[in-house]
Amino acid sequence: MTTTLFDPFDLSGLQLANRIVMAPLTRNRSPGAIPQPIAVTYYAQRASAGLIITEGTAISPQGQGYANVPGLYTEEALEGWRAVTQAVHARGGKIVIQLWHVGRVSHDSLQPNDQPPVAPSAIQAQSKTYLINASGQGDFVLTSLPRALEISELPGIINDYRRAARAAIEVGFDGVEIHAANGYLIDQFLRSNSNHRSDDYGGSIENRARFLFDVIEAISDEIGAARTGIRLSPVTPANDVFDPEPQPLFEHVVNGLANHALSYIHIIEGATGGSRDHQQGNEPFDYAAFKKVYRDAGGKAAWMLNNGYDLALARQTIETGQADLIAFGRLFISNPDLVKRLRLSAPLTPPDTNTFYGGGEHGYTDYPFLNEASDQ
Ligand code: 8OZ
Repeated sequence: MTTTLFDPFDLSGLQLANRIVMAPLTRNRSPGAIPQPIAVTYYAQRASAGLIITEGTAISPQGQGYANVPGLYTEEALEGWRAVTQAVHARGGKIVIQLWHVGRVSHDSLQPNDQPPVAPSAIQAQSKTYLINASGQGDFVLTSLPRALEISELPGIINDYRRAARAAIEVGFDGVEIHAANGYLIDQFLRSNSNHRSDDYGGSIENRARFLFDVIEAISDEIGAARTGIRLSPVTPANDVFDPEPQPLFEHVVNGLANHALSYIHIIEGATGGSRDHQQGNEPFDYAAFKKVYRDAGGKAAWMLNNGYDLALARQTIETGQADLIAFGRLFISNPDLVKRLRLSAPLTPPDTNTFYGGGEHGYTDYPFLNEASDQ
């Protein structure tokens, strides 16, 4: 029998009802970095996903890069998240939280004491962040010039990851996803255009990947590798990161990840939210070779793919064994019952991009379920 998208999956002992994952989605509806009751409704509505990965959640005030992104470093935020995990579990769902430090993709006004954001090197990203302006409106503005981290500061950040992972488990999450993608702090260390360091954390591929492995070791030591997943985006240009040789860089990364019994590896193919064929360097990225490096090194984590999947591509990718899990982003924004709709090949509600970032219930918790939609 062929394995399908709708079959259950054993994720390092966590029993998923199907192979359809809700991708992490930034929604900017957490004032004071505290998830609100509407977030409880939003995630609970999507509990039929095999697995929910929360929106990126800041591990520390320094890790914040956008207005109204949640954190997990205050009591209030942790209580907000506890209500989310309870509601999702009450509906039979599973949920992990994405641990996020934005690095340079931030703005002085979002940082403690209006300080510059931190990064591997003092190189400004040609990229925008989201602020709330003086009149209360959302606004996209250029990120600030960061300052380069001292090597002596890295253990403190690694400890913030460790503490955040512990807190996540304490409030009921089934695990964590390390956000190492999309040009944020860990990815800024990996890519050569954002990392010009000359110490042990810059220069060679081994050195640029050192911070990522420090984070993996701290988190898996704290909560167990079986509850730790990671998201990578080998060729994305998101947030102005570039590397001319992504293949050896990311093969080194997955080769090292094989030494940790992680729950899953989550790969964004191509440009995040854009072309699946995007390339950096001279050659197209060879995803099959990359996966083979991981398996040949003994890596057993579930292989999760993401970016622009529709039903046909998702089915084919699971049925041919190219992936164990498929993560859907935008479609989960506008279809809380996406699993049911895909199973029935029912029509999908298109997402309204105007309500992606910021706002309240509209475009967040008011998308219709299938029966409601067909009644209209
Ligand atoms: C869209 C808007 C803001 C942040 C990412 C966390 O790209 C994000 C993000 C996406 O990973």
